[in-house]
Amino acid sequence: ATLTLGMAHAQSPELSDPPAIDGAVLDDHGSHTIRMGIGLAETSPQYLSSRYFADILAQRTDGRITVNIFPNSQLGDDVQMMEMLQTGTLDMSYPSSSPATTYVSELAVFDLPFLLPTREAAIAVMNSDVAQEMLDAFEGTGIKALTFSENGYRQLSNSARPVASPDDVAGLDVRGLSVRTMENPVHLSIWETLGANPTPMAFGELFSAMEQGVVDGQENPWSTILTSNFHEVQDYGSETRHVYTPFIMMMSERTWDRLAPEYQELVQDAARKSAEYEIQLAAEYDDWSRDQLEERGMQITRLDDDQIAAFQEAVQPVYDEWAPRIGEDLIASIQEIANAAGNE
Ligand code: TK8
Repeated sequence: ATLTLGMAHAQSPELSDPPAIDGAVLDDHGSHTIRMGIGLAETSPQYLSSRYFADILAQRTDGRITVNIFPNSQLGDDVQMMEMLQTGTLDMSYPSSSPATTYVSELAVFDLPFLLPTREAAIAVMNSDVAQEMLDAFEGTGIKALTFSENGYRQLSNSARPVASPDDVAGLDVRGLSVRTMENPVHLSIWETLGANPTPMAFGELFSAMEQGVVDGQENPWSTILTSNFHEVQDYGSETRHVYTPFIMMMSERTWDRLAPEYQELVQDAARKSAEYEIQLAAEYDDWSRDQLEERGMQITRLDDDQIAAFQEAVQPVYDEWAPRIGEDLIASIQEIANAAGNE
């Protein structure tokens, strides 16, 4: 069924309905109102799957657990909201893994360019024991990391010129593109290596920065570019798929510790179920969003294998710099999982 979405997007792709919520109503372990801040719009897979998470909790506790979701970065950006989880001023959030490398440095493996060749490989990695160890490594930071899900393959957009090669990023007779990046050192390294002028910036400030020409461009999955209306201030898109970024659904440890064990089990199960649904929605949104952006006037440059290979070669120094710092063994184990998935 096509979910009815806000007027900003009268249309949406044919989105799958969430799975039916099964399971008995749990015993009464007190009532809880959970405030959850997320970065993206009400039309995003991130929001729609968070609603499903809330519905599971409400139904399985007969309304005793209520989740109030605040979208569009209205409570702050990823970095600020993670800090609010630590102090307990916010109960849940759903940042990208990239700004969370300050808490768990191993997460930077996901920022290595062209690491995960297919969505199947990315899903296998996010479901792996190695990934679970990264979630567990948040213990003691004040954040309970519940599950990974899909932010997705990142694509470059800009307002200056079509980009089909690293030379187009660097500009031969013109200056390199100024590109906003997430607050993450590997992403800075990627765009410096490509000859751009990268600027780390909170997601919530990005639209106005592009509108005012503070930056030429940014990089995010097609569905984020569409649901955040970036096509209104970006004329060119390039299907670089240079990084696959996960989201991490998080709860404040203070909130988690207030829940009875049976409610904690339910929250963990609901998080996993909503993540599965989010990945399904993200997949259904991906190519459709690109085509929608094209229909709405964005000039999309699709890259062939040789053009992608040129980008992979151009960013090889990022591996040389970061592989030793992230851990060659960790990277090798992730690549092994990814390759095994790709051959299924
Ligand atoms: C939204 C962010 C966003 C991320 C970014 O909270 O900052 O560009 O890709 O989706 O997590």
